[in-house]
Amino acid sequence: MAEEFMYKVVLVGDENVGKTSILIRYTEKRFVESYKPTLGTDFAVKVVELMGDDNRRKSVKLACWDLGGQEQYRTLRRFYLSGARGCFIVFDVTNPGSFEHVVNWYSDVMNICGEVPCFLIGNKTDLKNDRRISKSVGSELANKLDLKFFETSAKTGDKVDDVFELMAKKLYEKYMM
Ligand code: G3D
Ligand code: MG
Repeated sequence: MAEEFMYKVVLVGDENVGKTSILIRYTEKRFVESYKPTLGTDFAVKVVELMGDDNRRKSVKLACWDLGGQEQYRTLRRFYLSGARGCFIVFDVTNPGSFEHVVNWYSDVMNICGEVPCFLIGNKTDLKNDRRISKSVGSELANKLDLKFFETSAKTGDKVDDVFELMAKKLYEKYMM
């Protein structure tokens, strides 16, 4: 029998950066071209299988929360972030405003969640011609904030599985070891 652990993980970032698309890509292995944000919080549970140092299988359940189009409401944000054990701060590599706001999302996360494992994600890397934030600029900010940095495309699926798998591993190491 594998041991099971469940953690709340949140995706934060400006509206339209691709949070819902990343979650759908990871949990359903598809990209929905015409996804329209729903009201309230979208939610998906995904199980990641890990091999522990003791050579026993660990099932880490990620309960992923995504603010469905409600990014702008501060009070809702607090509720949504509270109790999160891990966090993805997402920006859109074609949208400099979403990158500038990363620091605001970061301070919300630190204030409400404390020092939880947190990754910075630059999404929409498939839009090569529209890219405005280079990988090195993204990586520099991640270093400054002491976050691990990834670039993803919810559209092609590039690196999407990796970020969730690494998060599961980090959560297991932080909270269970
Ligand atoms: P949000 O949940 O952060 O608000 P969404 O963002 O997941 O709703 O995505 C916003 C828009 O960006 C959607 O387009 C979606 O299809 C698109 N998108 C998300 N991720 C990617 C990506 O990796 N590449 C590309 N090319 N587009 C992406 P619409 O047209 O529905 O507004
Ligand atoms: Mg959304």
